[in-house]
Amino acid sequence: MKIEAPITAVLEQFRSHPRFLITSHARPDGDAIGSVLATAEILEQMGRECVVVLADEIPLIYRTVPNIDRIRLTKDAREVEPDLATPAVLLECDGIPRTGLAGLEGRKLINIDHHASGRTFGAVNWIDENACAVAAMVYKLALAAGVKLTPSMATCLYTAIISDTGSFTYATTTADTFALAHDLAAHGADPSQIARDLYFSNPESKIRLLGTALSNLQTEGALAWSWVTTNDMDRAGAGAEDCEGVVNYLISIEGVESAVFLRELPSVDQYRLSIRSKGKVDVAQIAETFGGGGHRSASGCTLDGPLDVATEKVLQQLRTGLCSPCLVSLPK
Ligand SMILES: [Mn+2]
Repeated sequence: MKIEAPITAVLEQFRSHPRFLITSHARPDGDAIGSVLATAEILEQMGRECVVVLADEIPLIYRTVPNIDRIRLTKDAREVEPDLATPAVLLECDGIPRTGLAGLEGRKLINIDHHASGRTFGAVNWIDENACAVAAMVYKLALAAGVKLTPSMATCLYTAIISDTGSFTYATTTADTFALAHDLAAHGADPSQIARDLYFSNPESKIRLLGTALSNLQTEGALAWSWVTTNDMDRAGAGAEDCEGVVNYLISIEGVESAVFLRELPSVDQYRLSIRSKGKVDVAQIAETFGGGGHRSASGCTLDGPLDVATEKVLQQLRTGLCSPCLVSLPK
């Protein structure tokens, strides 16, 4: 196997330090969670120590991922790793702020990302926009390091890939994605059990909130949007993670090219936006305009309220985007 230069650079770092801190973005998703855990196993098989840190709570659907209890939740990395000489591995972050963690400044940073918004902020940077998940990069790292692909690693990586590809439906899903999934299943990932944990283990609150969100549905030509207020969330007994995936119902409508879901944030006049596109509009660019980030077909950002102002702001961008569809073609 020919090893790409950035992989060699990352492995060089892995070999030259005794201990690492591994983290990913705030509000972690399946890719973030699966990938930090698999990276920890790689490092440990290489004889390194590591501590896995995330800023926010693990969503319920990921609580059965192997070794999930080793993830330390804190807003300050120094609480779990005070020694600033310990390098930090940042998975799918476009900078330190994305982690939601204090205490990373001054450390050597190893940056591994697959987002269009990826930036070279680290001492070592490996950014592959075509990777279907950062987990696909972690998998390559495991092969290049020559470590054993354990059933727990395979399960973590498969969980990450199925969630980041929308169950193998997004544009980044290629023959390579299935080759990767095949290898992970061959090494102990159980596709049906993982699907059951991810898709058939929703809390009732999530489905009740979905009902509210869907009853707020608005459409205008190829645009669809919807929202929930903190009141709606309280009534459903729902938390932030119950809003995950609501936007996918909006983009699932025939003829809709772009969709937005807005969630009111508690105790500030702000809204968290999830934006989706079927390909005509580059929603990573739109999210970046508002200080957010993501992929061409899936992105997120935060906007100031009130609701109608935030909604109009993003719709305006999307209307413009639909009038002049992005010239960059999506990867097949
Ligand atoms: Mn990802």
